[in-house]
Amino acid sequence: MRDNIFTKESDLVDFAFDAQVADVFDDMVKRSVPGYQSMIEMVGLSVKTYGQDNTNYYDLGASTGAASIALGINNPHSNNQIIALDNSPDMVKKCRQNLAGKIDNVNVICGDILDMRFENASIIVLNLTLQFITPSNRQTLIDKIYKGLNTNGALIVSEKIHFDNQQKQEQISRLHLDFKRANGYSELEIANKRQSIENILLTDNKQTHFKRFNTAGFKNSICHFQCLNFSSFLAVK
Ligand code: GEK
Repeated sequence: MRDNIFTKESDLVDFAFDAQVADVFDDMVKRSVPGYQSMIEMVGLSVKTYGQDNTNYYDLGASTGAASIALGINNPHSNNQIIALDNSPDMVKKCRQNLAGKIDNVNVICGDILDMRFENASIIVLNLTLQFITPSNRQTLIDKIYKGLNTNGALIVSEKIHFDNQQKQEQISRLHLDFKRANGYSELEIANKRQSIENILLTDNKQTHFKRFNTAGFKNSICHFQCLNFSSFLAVK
């Protein structure tokens, strides 16, 4: 279904992952996030290298389940359980509908990432989700993820990022605006969405991500993908 949520000049409220968003999410994310499809493909590639037999794979902030599907259909290992977690009941409903008949070793859970216990994990995915976690809770979450990962297991994080250098930030933001225009969003939709989401999507710069991985104990983290102001990181334990 096409995303028309921000087409009207109306009372703007903070963005929420409700039924209206869940219905159009797949269209919204592809038209708003440059490189989204590649991020998902990277998750599929990573499961081949970093997945391990008899372990759990976690998809945190699963939304409609794209990363879980990538984990499930590309998994060459045996006896794995995928745990897809989201705290939006509407997303969880959509996710269950999407995964039905496609992946059988998946458990879709409605709950908060911050309350989750991670155990016996070889892959943990935070695809565009950490940016919605309160910044002061982010290090604690990454620390917990590190502890729940097995040796040689991987954390995959994709995020919208910002640059501290004003010129670079303006340059990349302009290109992102052009990306959204090219995907059919009007000036009004872009402005409304920005206003609605600016209090809940809080970006970090790349250095903050690397520092956080390092503090948690990850000795080997790289940026394995970037498209405009969106980056994916791979941190291996
Ligand atoms: C994808 N990963 O398509 N606990 C659980 N879920 C949360 C929390 C939380 N504390 N905070 C936010 N969410 C997906 C895309 S979308 C990204 C992820 C975006 C959930 C929220 O309900 C939403 O479904 C998801 O994180 C973020 O690969 O909308 O830009």
